[in-house]
Amino acid sequence: MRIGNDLLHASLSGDTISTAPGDTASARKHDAAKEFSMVHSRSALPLVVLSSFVSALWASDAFAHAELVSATPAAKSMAMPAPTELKLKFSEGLELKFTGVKIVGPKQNVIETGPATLDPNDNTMLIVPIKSALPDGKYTVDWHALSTDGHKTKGTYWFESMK
Ligand SMILES: [Cu+2]
Repeated sequence: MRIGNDLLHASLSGDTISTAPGDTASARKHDAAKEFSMVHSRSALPLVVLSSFVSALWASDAFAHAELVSATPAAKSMAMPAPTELKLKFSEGLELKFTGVKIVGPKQNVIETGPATLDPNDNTMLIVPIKSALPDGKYTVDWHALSTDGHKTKGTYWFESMK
């Protein structure tokens, strides 16, 4: 409070002196203006608080993106018999057009899949048919998703398969 009053006083005296001609007066007016801007910079504090509040909102929004909840076959599991389709359950509704998987087989070969679909009763469930019988081995699933709220996510997991 006291500092504010002193600065206000400096600013007022600066204005008063500025009516007089000469370099000294203009220099003093400049000093007063500088001090006055320091008072203004104190009002930047609420802005900092506001911006951290906004980033907190952004962070909570991140949890609303389509993250993989579960899969069939499950991540890090052994599927037996070999799966004929993959099911990926996400936390959010999906835009099918921009959602899909790439399955890489034990010999680093890309596994051929049919067109992916969404479960007709659940737009968070992606279903990917596998076109041919999977040889035994470890498979990596690289998935990418676009949620209905317009955010992109991607991830990877693996499972093992045995006939
Ligand atoms: Cu989102």
